Amino acid sequence: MKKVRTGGGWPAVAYTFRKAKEAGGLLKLWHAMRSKNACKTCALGMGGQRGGMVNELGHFPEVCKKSLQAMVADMQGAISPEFWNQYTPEKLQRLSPRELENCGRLTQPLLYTPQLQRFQPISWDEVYKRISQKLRELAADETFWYFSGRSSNEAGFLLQMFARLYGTNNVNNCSYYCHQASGVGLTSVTGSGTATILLEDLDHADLVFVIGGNPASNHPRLMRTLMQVRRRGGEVIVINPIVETGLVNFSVPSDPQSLLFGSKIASLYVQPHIGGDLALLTGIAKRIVELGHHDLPFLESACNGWPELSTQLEEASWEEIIEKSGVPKEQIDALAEKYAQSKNAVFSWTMGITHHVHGVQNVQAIGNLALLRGMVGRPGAGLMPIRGHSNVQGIGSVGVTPKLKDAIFDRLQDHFGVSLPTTTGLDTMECMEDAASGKLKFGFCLGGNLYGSNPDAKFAERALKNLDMLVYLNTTLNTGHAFALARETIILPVLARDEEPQPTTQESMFNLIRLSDGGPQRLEGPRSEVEVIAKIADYTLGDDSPVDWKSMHDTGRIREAIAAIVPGFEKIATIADTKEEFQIDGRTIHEPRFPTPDGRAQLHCHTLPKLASTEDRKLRLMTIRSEGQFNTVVYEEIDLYRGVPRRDVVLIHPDDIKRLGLDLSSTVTVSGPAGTLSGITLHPFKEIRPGNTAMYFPEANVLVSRQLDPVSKTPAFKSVLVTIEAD
Ligand SMILES: Nc1nc2c(c(=O)[nH]1)N[C@H]1C(S)=C(S)[C@@H](COP(=O)(O)OP(=O)(O)OC[C@H]3O[C@@H](n4cnc5c(=O)[nH]c(N)nc54)[C@H](O)[C@@H]3O)O[C@H]1N2
Ligand SMILES: Nc1nc2c(c(=O)[nH]1)N[C@H]1C(S)=C(S)[C@@H](COP(=O)(O)OP(=O)(O)OC[C@H]3O[C@@H](n4cnc5c(=O)[nH]c(N)nc54)[C@H](O)[C@@H]3O)O[C@H]1N2
Ligand SMILES: [Mo]
Repeated sequence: MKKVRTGGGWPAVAYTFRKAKEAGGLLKLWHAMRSKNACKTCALGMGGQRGGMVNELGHFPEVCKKSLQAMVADMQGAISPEFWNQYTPEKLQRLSPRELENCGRLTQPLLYTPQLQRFQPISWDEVYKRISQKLRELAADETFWYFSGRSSNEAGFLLQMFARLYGTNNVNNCSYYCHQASGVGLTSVTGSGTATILLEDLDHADLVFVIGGNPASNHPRLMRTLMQVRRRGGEVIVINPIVETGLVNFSVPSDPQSLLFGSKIASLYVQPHIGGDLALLTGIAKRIVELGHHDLPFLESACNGWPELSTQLEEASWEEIIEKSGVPKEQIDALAEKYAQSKNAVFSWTMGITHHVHGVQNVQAIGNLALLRGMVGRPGAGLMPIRGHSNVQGIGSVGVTPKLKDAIFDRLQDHFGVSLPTTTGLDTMECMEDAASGKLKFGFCLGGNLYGSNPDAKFAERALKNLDMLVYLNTTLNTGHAFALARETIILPVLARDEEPQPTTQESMFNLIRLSDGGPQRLEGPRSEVEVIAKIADYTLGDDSPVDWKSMHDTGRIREAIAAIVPGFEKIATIADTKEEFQIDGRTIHEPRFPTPDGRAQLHCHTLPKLASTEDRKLRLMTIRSEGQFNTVVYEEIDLYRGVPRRDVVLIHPDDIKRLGLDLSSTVTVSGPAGTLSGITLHPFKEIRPGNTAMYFPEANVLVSRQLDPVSKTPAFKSVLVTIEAD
């Protein structure tokens, strides 16, 4: 497969027309894309009341392949009732993630038991009875509640409230496998766990760092912004072990000049080894101080920990920094010089930073670097974790975390006159471990694919199979439904956000609450997430409950409760009438006063981790996304920008092929700490730093161990030591 020389561009435009055909015509897809609903894919803010394909600054058209794919997937026809006679779980296991997604929309509640040996349609009433009966039999702490980030604030709030009134804090979301290290790291630096800036701040930046991410593929709407930074004469610095085509050159489809001629994105591209960022960031900081470009008055007046950090930076040895980052001194100097010249720098990052055992420290080191030059606490500069799922931040804000923030806990108790459990509650991996050991007996998954997203796939399968009951609320089939079946497994079909009968809300990564109008139901059968949750709560907790669950079918009533309970969300009570989307108070940091107890930001000192050793024929493996997938949902087998025609491959540098004495004519077996994958094709890939390799998630999760960052509990999905042998 020939590699493209630019991201975006005509292939993206041509793709739009192909997808339109699948969706039943351009006009139909156009209407769906323009409806007033928050975009379904990433959290970079598009849609809502400004209308589809419009960003938070009103720019139109903002569109990306992923949002088209997600939309067209929701516009599929229904899976026919006969399907379930033909497709036993065994047969479903033989389908690829893409084939599962393409089976169609789920429209009937389904029940699987080992006796039935297949999924069988079952009535909604029967389902509610079965679930509530099981919940009444169990102790509340024998259950867990997992949330993906596509559901609305209303559904997220309602389900976590139900789980807590039922009696457990085993409530968590996909963030634990995603940006948890950012939330924890940022909170330890600024006192707030989210971006410190607004989208418009990026318009004033003259330097943007893109660390450990591939926005050309995963957040394409950021590319226009990066293009504009370059057009203004600013700099874009990319730190990534892979030279990603779209970060070198990108053709922004909505910009004629860029579409025709392409836009240069990175002005400096640095390739550390996987896991080398902490050392590299420390090196840049050391150099900034050596050059005297740090902002001493700011460090002394607005930060804690400067004396300690200054000593640490002074003592850090260049040999150690160079060895542990894999970046030569001249490049570190060049990075520091560019940063020293910048007036407004924004630091953005994604999974290459968080998916490590030192994920939180990585984020703190980014914080150090930004604070060093006073780049946090004023407009035009700051910290920007680029979020994943479209509403992952929102569900976290409204209480989908094991421990509730104190203010939410107190107000929830007062508002409904209830007493809530005070146990610690389990994070996502703890739930998986306790399911495997038999301590947990029941799981409830609001969206997502807990099985597919989990490291150590064999373990994940064992853990979820060990449950007495597992309930999935989904729109389409995924690998979890084929492999991770508990003794009793129930799949409930739900509506996508643009099919909801009532308005719902979502939060963007810039802390903006957006209103989605919903829209006409495309298919008979699926129900609204809030309706399903309120019904299960009503059946389980019944009439004696202090909450009138029947009234909770109404998203307006839920928003009233959110407004009263979640600080900063007051305006959500009337948003359906006022249509006024709003910024959550207290999140954007434009003044050098931080939401910490003493109003100061915190600097952090770190010992630099050793790079995972590649002796004994080992390679460091990162598990990543291709251009053609959204998490565990695969839309296309090809990875367009990297020029990879299939998914069962390992991306490996030609030097490593030679070093390991491998031969392209044979497939290989890749062995990792949790398992092996055979029949894998070697894909020579000179864009990756030798010593490092890449494979596609979720398939590669068979190899990945359950090793976590001890602070944020995020798995080290990007740092897996593997060996590769010819088959
Ligand atoms: N098309 C598409 N868009 C998506 C998604 C999707 O699956 N598909 N998923 C959404 C979600 S939930 C998320 S969280 C985001 C994920 O967005 P990304 O974080 O961009 O996605 P990954 O593929 O995990 O990316 C890893 C990038 O980090 C680099 N990397 C790996 N290890 C290291 C390291 O040690 N250091 C550095 N500096 N870089 C490293 C890789 O080379 C790669 O470019 O995207 C969101 N948007
Ligand atoms: N090895 C490895 N593993 C990883 C990662 C990695 O980079 N490498 N990345 C991690 C990251 S960043 C994340 S975020 C997780 C992803 O973890 P999850 O969020 O759990 O997984 P998704 O694949 O996004 O979930 C897809 C499913 O969501 C359902 N769905 C879609 N829309 C809706 C909706 O509106 N409502 C409901 N109820 N369901 C809906 C569909 O049925 C679809 O099958 O995976 C993590 N796992
Ligand atoms: Mo994510």
